[in-house]
Amino acid sequence: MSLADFPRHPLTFGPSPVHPLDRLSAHLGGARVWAKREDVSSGLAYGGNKTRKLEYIIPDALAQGADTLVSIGGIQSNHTRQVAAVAAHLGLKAVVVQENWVDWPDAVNDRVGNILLSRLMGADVRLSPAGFDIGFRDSWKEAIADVEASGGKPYAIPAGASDHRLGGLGFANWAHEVRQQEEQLGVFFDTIVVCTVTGSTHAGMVAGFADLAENFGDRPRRVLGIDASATIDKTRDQVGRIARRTAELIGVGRELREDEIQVLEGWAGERYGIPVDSTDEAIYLTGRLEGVILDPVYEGKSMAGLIDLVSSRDIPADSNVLFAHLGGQQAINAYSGRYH
Ligand code: 5PA
Repeated sequence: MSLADFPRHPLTFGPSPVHPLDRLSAHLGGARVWAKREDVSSGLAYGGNKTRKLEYIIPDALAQGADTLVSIGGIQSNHTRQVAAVAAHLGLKAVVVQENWVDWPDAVNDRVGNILLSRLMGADVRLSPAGFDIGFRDSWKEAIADVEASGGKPYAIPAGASDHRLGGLGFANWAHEVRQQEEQLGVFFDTIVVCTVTGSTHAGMVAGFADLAENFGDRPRRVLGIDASATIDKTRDQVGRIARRTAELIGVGRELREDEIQVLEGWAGERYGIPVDSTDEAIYLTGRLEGVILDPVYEGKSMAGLIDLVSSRDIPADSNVLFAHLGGQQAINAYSGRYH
């Protein structure tokens, strides 16, 4: 099988836009920085990286005759908001479990942003007191059992649509899309920087670029995952597992090497969901130089990584680096106490 053999249900407008961030690049004085924008590539409740993953998962849900999508995340999960939007778009129901992943004191944390949008779109939103964990959770299994008990046909989507057989395909396709856009733009992205938590975004890219190198004769690229989970061992393990599973699924035809799976630590801070100084600096810099908005949970942390790697010349000055902007701005309103 190759990637093209898997059914894909379009949920985006098409390839996500790619553009240079020239004022940020000039400020950093090194590599030319570009962004590929998952945050503006779908009309379904602002989209984001999960929308692209769901393009490959939804055909399986529809083939199984499911009537309810069941998923899980934190209170300000972007993922569950995208599941709620896709369910509404397809005329399905959604049950979304929102755990207490971030101990965040903002008074409106459980009322604004993502959770508000999920409620607006008619999802059955269930709050759960459990803390952060990217693995399979009891509350999610209970929600699936509940749907079954009431005669529905649930389709289970794990946290971040990651640890699912088809979870890596969306971003393997992203890699193929990058290749076409490079041809149109006349540029080659030597390094990709991506935020990593539940892992299938990064893992899908690794598999997709390995596919391009093995089967389409491309030069290899460096895909750098910036950890935002602050549970680095679990995340590394999950990225490796999903990358290998996806590579096998799409017929890369060889084992992935350890050095292809790079999850870098240093920008997550102590805890998932809590910004640190480098996160805030990245958010302010990108907002003020580019008018591009980053969130404090994910993209602010991966941009902080990119800024340091470009400044230190770890990413060489004569190269092009592509920042994967994965969305997430909807959570910002729950951080009003920090940004004012
Ligand atoms: C998320 C994830 P992965 O989980 O695929 O590694 O992606 C990390 C990521 N950027 C990066 C944004 C804006 C994200 O929303 N969000 C999760 C969520 O519940 O929203 C899965 C954790």
